[in-house]
Amino acid sequence: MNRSVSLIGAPTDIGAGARGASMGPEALRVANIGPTLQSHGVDVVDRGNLAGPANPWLPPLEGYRHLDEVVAWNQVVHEAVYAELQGGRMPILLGGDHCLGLGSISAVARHCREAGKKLRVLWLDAHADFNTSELTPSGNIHGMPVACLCGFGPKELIEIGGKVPAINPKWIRQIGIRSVDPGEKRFVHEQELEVFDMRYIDEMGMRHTMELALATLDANTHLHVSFDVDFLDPAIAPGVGTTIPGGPTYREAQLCMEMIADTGRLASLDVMELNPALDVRNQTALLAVDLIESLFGKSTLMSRR
Ligand code: EXY
Ligand code: MN
Ligand code: MN
Ligand code: MN
Repeated sequence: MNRSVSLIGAPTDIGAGARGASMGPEALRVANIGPTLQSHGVDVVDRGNLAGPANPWLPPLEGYRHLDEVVAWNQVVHEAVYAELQGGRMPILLGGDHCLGLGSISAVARHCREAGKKLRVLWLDAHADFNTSELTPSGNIHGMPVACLCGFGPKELIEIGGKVPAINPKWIRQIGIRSVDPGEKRFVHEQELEVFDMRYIDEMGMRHTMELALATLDANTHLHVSFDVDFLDPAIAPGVGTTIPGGPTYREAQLCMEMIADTGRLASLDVMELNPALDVRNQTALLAVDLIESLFGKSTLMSRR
């Protein structure tokens, strides 16, 4: 695994339905994300924050809120993530709301195309983020990035990576899902997304879930993790705009991260939707950093590493 990491802050809530995710990057820094990774022998460079348009906080227009601003933010994210990958470093995108997963993952996909690598995307989230302008109940584009990556969305957004679709739905594994809108659900089935929802995790356990989600990775696979912090149970992670009860517990989330670390294939990461305005004493940011440590191999006593 590449142990040279670049932190990229994307301070915006442009795609969200609540304000405050724009403060996510700073809360992760206050929770010591950089020094904590350094303590595990990771070479960390903090690139600071990207700049983009302000949030005008307007109602949706033709099924999208703030489409022009979302496009502008995703373009700068795309270029920043792509530049780090081309420079041989692992990008960690500090969100920001999850609409930016489009810019980040389209950059990863472009890099993989050019480098002849296979791509696997783990989407850790309470939500499927598979809405379109016809299906969305809100117009909030943070509910749409997976659909956009698969080629379903406005032209300006789906073309950001230079190829449409940016990724094949077969490359994605969604984990922790427990809130999907009715039309979105039909579309998830139609496109045959591989979803390990909370019912599956309850019945089969996190270990079996992750074994399947991580199956068939090989030495030529680039593993991208898009970690929406609302994946976690709100009892331990209240600092997000769209809390959904019934998420993974602390240990389930740790096991998820530890099993990803064990593959040695993690090559890029998004940490999204952290909303410090809704957090309590930065506990959600601290938990996110604790989990990211596990992604980088912080081991428990029984670990084989
Ligand atoms: N499915 C709902 C919508 O599209 O409005 C909620 C989406 C929330 C998305 C969060 C960030 O993952
Ligand atoms: Mn999300
Ligand atoms: Mn979510
Ligand atoms: Mn840990």
